[in-house]
Amino acid sequence: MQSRILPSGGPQEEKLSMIPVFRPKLPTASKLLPYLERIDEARWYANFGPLYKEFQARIAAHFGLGADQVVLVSNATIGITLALQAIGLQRPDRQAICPSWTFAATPHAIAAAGLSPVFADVDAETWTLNLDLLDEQDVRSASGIVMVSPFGSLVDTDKWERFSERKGIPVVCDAAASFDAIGRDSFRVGTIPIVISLHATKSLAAAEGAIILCTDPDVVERIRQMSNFGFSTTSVAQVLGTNAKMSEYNCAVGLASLDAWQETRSRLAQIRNYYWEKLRDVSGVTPFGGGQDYVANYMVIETVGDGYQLSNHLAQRGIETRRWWRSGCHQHPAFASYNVKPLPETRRLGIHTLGLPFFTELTEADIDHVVGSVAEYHSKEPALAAH
Ligand code: T4K
Repeated sequence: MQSRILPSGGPQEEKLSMIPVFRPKLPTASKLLPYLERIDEARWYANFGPLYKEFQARIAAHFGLGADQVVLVSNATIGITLALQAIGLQRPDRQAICPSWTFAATPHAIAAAGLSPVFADVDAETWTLNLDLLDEQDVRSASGIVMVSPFGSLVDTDKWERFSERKGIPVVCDAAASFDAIGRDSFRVGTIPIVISLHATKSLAAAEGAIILCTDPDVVERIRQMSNFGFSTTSVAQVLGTNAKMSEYNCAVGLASLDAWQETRSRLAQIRNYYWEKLRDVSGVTPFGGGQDYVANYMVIETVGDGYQLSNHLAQRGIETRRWWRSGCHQHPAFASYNVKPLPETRRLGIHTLGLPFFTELTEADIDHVVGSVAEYHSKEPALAAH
C-alpha cells in the first residue's frame, strides 16, 4: 500500500499526529483545470450548463440508464425532500416513516418536505428498516417511507418496490453513501427514487452535490423542475419548488472524480480487504457490510464491548474514531418530540458500534496499529475476550 502523506506544521498539526477517522482527497487542481477552463470558455456557471449535462450523461451511462432517468441536485438532503414531494404524497396524515439509525439529514429532509418523521427500528443484521418489523398502523397512516442504505451497504429495492405497490405507499431510498452498491444484487434502480450524496465524505465526491436515479422520467422531470423554482421551460413556476441546482463548479469536481473512479475504487477495496483480513483474528468484533464486490468510505465495527469506551481507548493510542450515527436520530433534541416507541435495536447499535479510520491514504502500518489497539481493548476485558 502507498504511504499516508500528512502535511506537517500549521494549526492542524496536533490533530494530524493522530490517525484521523476520515481525510477526504478530492481531485487536485491540475485534474480540475481542464473542466474549469471549459467553464471559463462557456461562461456558463449554473442552471443546467454543459458540465451538468455531461456529468448527468456519464452518471446515466455508469448505471445503464437514460439521461432522463438522472437528475443532479445541490446535496442529498434537499434531494430526499424533493424526491418525497415529487412522488405524490396523497394520504392525509403528514407523516413519513424512517429509521432512527441514520444521519440527521434523513429526518431533516422529511421535516423539510412538510412531514413528521416516524422513527422505526432497524434489522439487527442489515441495520436498515425491516419490512416485517414495520408497525401496520404506521404504514396505514404514513404518507411515505424513507428507507436508508446504511454506510454504503446493499438494500433490496426490488422488495421495497413490491411493498410500495402492494401498500400504495411511496418510498424514497436514502442511499447517501452507496454509489458503488447500486446495481448489485437486488439493489436496482427502479421506480423508487434513489438519492446518492456527492459530499466530500463520500466515495464519489463533488464536494457538495447529489445524484437522484429513478426509472420514471416523469418523477425525474418533476424533481428537476422543483430544483429550479418549479420552472418547466419558461420562468413560470408550474409547481412549488426551490433552488437546489448543482453548479457547474461542483459538476467539474464530480467529473474529475468520475475520471479517477476505478483507481479510487480499487484503493478503497484494498484498504477494506486488509482491514477485514486483520479484524478476522480479533474476537468480539464484527465489521459491518459483507459485500466483496462493492466499496464504500466507511469501516464501522460492531463490538461486544462499549463503542464509547473503545473510542476513548483508541484516542489514547492516537486513533480518531467516530460514532457516526451516535444513539440514533430520535435521541437528538431536534427530533425528540417525534419518537414514541422504544427502538431496542437502534439503542443496541448506538452502544456497540464505532467508525474506525478509513480513507484512501491509510497505510498497512496504520491499519495494523488500529486493529492491534482494538484487539488490545478486547483482550483487557476478560468478559469481552471470552467472546
Ligand atoms: N443521508 C445519510 C445516511 C447521510 O450519511 C448523509 C450525509 C445524507 C443523507 C446527506 O447528504 P448531503 O446532504 O450531505 O449530501 C458528514 C457529511 O457532511 C455528510 O454528508 C455525511 N452524510 C455524514 C455522514 O458526514 P459530519 O458533520 O459528520 O461531517 P464532518 O465535518 O464532521 O466531517 C467528517 C470527517 O471528515 C471529520 O473528521 C472531518 C473530515 N473532513 C471533512 C470535510 C468535509 C475533512 O478532513 N475535510 C473535509 O473537507 O457530516
